[in-house]
Amino acid sequence: PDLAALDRVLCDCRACPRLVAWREEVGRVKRKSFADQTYWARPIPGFGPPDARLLIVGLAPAAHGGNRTGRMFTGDRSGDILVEALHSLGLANQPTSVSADDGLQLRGVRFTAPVHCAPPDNKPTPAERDTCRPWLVRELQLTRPTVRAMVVLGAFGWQALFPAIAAAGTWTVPKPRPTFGHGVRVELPAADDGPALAIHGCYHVSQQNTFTGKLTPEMLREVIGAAAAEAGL
Ligand code: DU
Ligand code: SF4
Repeated sequence: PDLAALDRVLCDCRACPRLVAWREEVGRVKRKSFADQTYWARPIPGFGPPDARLLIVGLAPAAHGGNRTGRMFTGDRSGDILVEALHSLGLANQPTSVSADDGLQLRGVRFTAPVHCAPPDNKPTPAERDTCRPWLVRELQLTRPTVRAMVVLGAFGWQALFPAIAAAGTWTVPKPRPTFGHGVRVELPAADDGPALAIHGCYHVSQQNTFTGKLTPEMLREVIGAAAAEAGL
């Protein structure tokens, strides 16, 4: 099965009872400003071309963002900030990410996350993270031929990523595992006969970080730009 097939099957996953209940509850109650919309209320697959060279790894979909629009980093402030940065670097065809049919195209970049359903308080449990891992493992295996670099947004994604890489058998995970930090870069040698991988840590693009200035647009652009250059974009 290819990546598109994986993305389709993912959308039927109901493996986490708490997250299934939450994604559907949010879709029933809705936010007032979106009351006239039908929420997606299902798992949200990765987004971007199948031959992406750079993966951007988030945390989990937002209740009224991806869970509403059906596309990762779409319809919320996090998506706005991320896609604006990508557009400024020539990695997106437009600076906004509003809805699944807004025409956004990423160039050489794919969004994904270690958890594919919106969690309460943006906090998946360790059990939910582990239950969702096989999806990321398959995605890593299927994108392995072209992926050269990753930008990991936040410590949750960082910690979830290394066990997935180890399970995928694509790159060798250092021991002890590297600690997350903004601007941290680690290089993983290939575990197969393909090329190595550069992983860049970046503070998450959530409002918590962007409103407070902990993560500025310049900081985000700098990390993504460095990773994209390494990926040959
Ligand atoms: O392609 P695969 O990751 O080996 O998944 C095969 C099969 O497992 C697919 O039909 C979905 C299901 N599955 C699941 O229910 N939950 C997961 O976290 C990963 C896979
Ligand atoms: Fe399935 Fe992942 Fe959603 Fe859990 S979080 S229900 S494993 S897609």
